[in-house]
Amino acid sequence: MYAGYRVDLFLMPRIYHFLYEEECIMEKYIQAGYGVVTALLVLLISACGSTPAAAPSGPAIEVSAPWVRPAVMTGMSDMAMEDGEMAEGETMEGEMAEGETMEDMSHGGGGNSAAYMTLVNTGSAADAVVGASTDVANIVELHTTEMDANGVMMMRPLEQIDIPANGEVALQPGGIHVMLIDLTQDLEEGDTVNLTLELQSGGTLEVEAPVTQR
Ligand SMILES: [Cu+2]
Repeated sequence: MYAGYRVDLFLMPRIYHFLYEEECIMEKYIQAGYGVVTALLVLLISACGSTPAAAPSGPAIEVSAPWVRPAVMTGMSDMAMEDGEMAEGETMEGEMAEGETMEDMSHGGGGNSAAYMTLVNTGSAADAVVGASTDVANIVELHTTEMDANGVMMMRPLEQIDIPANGEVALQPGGIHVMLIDLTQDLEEGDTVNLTLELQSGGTLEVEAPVTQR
């Protein structure tokens, strides 16, 4: 009797405490259940409520998978051309090293690189990139790479990069690219280059392109 009283006195607060906790846990389960049901209802309602997405009536440009080739400043800016720009139809001088692309070759500035990406137009009107800028290069040009009549690969400045309605254009090594001329800093793998593209339709596109080797 005496022993039983002692046990009760000792255990009861703990039993009550345990029961109380148990209740709280149950409550949480119930609340979580309501939460799931509510989320499902919201999903169902939003699914029913959504009308088929109408195609944007104007151009609508998205940038996919942008990247920039790593490059180092050459420290040869004293050899830069007067305005750093390549004249129309001008060929590149010097020999290309194994594995080197046209875009690696110096225009004679403080080191060059190039940005690549896919420009996707989900709109029903054509658009074009008419200019670009970045803080990692003093000059930014739109280029294409072509083989001339003599079979020599050369880069040629473009007035604009056309993006057809409901179409896309791939900027890639050996083709169209955004040329970064006279770098203001080394571009190392892991860096991010912020690029601003000007669109013919007005407005700009901000692009965050990782520096990577491909
Ligand atoms: Cu180029």
